[in-house]
Amino acid sequence: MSYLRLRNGKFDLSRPKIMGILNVTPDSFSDGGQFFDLDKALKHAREMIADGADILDIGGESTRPGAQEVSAEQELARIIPVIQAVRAISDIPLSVDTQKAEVMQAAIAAGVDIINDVRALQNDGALAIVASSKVAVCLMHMQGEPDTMQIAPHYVDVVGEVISFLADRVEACRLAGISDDRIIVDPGFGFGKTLQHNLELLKHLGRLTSLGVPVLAGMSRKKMIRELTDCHNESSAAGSVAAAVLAAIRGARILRVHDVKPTVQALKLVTAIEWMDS
Ligand code: 7PM
Repeated sequence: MSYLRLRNGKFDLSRPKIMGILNVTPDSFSDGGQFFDLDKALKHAREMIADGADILDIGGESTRPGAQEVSAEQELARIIPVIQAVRAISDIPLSVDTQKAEVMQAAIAAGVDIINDVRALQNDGALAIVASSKVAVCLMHMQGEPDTMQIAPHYVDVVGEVISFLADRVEACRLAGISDDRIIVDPGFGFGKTLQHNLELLKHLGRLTSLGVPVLAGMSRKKMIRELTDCHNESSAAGSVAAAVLAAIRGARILRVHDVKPTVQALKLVTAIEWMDS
């Protein structure tokens, strides 16, 4: 499947595309004023669009490993105004990073194109809501629960187990009536994985393409990159770009990144070579 069926028609995935991460976290230096946050988010969205992002992923913080739970009301209060504001300035496909069925439903009504769920639609009601809509979904693998998943991740065969989980979730989606051209899979780098697990998944990322749906990879600025590159306080953008390049060469068709501009530039080089005629 080298395209996704989105609200506005087919979204080409014959070449890798960039998903820019738009964080909608309340600013700790403000008193949580909505308009201030919204302005900041919109400015960031404009920048990423200008830098060449193909999709924007809006996250209301609830799915972050180790993050404290955010209520559906709080999450919606953060993301819905951002969805509406970005929609007012651009037609760029939007995804929403959420695991709550209630949030999915409201985000779909507000006009998002993709639900990005770190729980792969396993929460109550989530599968039914996506099935009854026209949006696409990103199914991510996670071992354990966000607050404890990094304590002792364990696999006998990390690549095989991730593929088998994702195959089951793809099948659950199909049975619910979600066609393959609405499904993306993601190994979930850093979600219940040691550095070695993450490296094995990146090395063998190509095997995930056997699931027959596009693969998304999100390694941007994660601990695996910072550890390998010894970047603890400085920017891990260069390592993140290298990881995105490796993932693209191994078949990932959506790269979820913070540093849009350098990743877009690097990916232009990759596509010029990997998709060269003759
Ligand atoms: C703290 C730790 C804050 C980790 C944020 C994160 C993914 C995702 C995230 C991913 C998909 C981050 C993560 N990661 N959705 N949401 N794939 N589909 O680094 O790898 O952004 S949250």
